[in-house]
Amino acid sequence: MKNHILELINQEKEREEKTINLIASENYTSKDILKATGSILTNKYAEGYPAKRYYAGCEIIDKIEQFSIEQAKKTFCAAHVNVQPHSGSSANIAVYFSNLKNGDTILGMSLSSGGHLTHGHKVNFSGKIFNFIPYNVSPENEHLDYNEIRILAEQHKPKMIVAGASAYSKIIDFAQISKIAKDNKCLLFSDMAHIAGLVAAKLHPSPIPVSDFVSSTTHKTLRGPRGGFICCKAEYGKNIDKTVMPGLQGGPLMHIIAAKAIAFQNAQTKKFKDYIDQVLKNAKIMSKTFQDLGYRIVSGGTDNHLFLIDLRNKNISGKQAEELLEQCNINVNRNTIPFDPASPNNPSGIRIGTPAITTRKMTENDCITIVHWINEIINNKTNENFLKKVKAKIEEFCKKFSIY
Ligand code: DSN
Repeated sequence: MKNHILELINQEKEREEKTINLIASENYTSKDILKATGSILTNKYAEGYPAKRYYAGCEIIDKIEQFSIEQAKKTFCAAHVNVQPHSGSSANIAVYFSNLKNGDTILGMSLSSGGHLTHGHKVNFSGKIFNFIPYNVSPENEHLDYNEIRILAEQHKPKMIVAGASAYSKIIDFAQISKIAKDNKCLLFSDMAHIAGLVAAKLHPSPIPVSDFVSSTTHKTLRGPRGGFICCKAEYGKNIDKTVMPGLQGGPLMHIIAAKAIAFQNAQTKKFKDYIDQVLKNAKIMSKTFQDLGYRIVSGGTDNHLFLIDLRNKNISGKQAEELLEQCNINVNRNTIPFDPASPNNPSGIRIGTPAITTRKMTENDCITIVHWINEIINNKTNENFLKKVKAKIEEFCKKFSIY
């Protein structure tokens, strides 16, 4: 019998190889990490924590989880780490549930300003369970408006402020938000999922010393397996652990926890720092090239691994651009822009990120080539012949940058 799923995995591998991936939250993990995620560790139940398990046979499992915790602590200089959350969203649920009660007031960045669903959107558990007050970027320069955060904190007396974003291209001043939280006697929770790799490489200010809790995923700029983790001040450690398990989860995914350890270790190397440095250079040159071609970049440019393009002057919606580019083997994702007059399903912008292409060793000149292709595709959106020719060129180009 043919294995249908293995065949589909091969097809997906081929798709990845011949596509330029500019989805800001995606990356390609290493062979070692793939090996760990596909390992026999998936066989083991290990509810509990190292040396406090509810199952027999956890001697080696304990060493793996302890090592993963130690590596995360070292990478991020964190006092306490829990590596068990299955995802960024489950890490965020655990942070909220560990210290807050249903209905408590929290400040979080609105989704349309670049925040995340789990930062209080009304369709998400966060917005349903807690009283979220959204803060926005400034309408003038589309940068975070720290003054607005302070005013909202004074007005609403929240129990917690959530810092962090999934579509914001400027540096986040965690220290300033921490001061607002302290002045208003509330907790600071920073979600560094997007910038974890930048923080590990010390190329973005770290939220860890100034936050009570920090959550993250491991698969974005950190280039690890799909998963989450939480760092917190020592005093909150017990509560976080209890909330993750037994509060929210049962058995940890030990194959993923092992793979996370490899990613944390990799992130401590000079090679990783050089990688992140190139991610930033690539994002800068791409956003500048788009600007030179007449595209409006939200917030005026980028300081990190991503940026948003406002497509309103280009006579194409975010969804149309996403679909058109996909037709030519370029993946981006449609995204709302701040104060977007259009709907989230068909917003006015696209989000572009450079972590994945940088893992494939693409550099500035390649980025310029890609931007020109995107521009030509958008300008020739109804010319099927032209689109076919660009697609063929892109497939050829991708062959120079094998992923595995
Ligand atoms: N949706 C992810 C992103 O693409 O940013 C975050 O969960």
